[in-house]
Amino acid sequence: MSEMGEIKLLGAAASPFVNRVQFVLNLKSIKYEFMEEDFDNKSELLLTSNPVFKRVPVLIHSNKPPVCESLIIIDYLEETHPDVHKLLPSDPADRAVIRFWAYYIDNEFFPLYGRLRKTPDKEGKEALKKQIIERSQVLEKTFVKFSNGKPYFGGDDVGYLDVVLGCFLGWTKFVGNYNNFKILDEVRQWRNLKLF
Ligand SMILES: N[C@@H](CCC(=O)N[C@@H](CS)C(=O)NCC(=O)O)C(=O)O
Repeated sequence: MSEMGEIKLLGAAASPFVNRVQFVLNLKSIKYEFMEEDFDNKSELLLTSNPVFKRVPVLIHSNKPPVCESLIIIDYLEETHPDVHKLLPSDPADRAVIRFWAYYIDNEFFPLYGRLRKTPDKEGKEALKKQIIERSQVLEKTFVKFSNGKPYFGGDDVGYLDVVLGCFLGWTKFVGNYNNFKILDEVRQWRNLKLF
């Protein structure tokens, strides 16, 4: 059992937001009990522990208030387990920059996939695909800057942005194949994109 006592994670196996919390629990070797939610019949535990959004993930432990929202849960785990697989840099300014990109991924990049799914007309879909590709290029450039020639955003090891973006990559591949486009294309030109 972790020093946080028994931990329950309310989740859904196919949710990327839940998966990112699972990545972090595993990276930090924190044991937890996974409780699968049925969205058509949400549990009383979910409704009472996240009464505002009624969404997963929710982390529940000991007598503390439940922790909701994936990035808030990850920040919480980073604060409670700072010495095991540190995900964020020590400098507050560097942390702020990383969190800016996490915000970009969650609010500017991934929601376009939901809009693509709901847009029925071909023209609307093509415009969204173009925006997704543009924003993925911004992320690719960010990756080049942070990884500094190493395999991860975090450098030699998995960092915060690897977890935040990584949980979506299965979905982006699936939706890309289904809609016949590719976000990470080795021949696409992006090097002139001015960002930094
Ligand atoms: N911003 C939230 C998003 C969580 C979210 O969208 N969860 C979905 C599963 S992928 C959910 O619980 N959906 C159930 C519902 O909306 O009724 C986070 O980062 O935790």
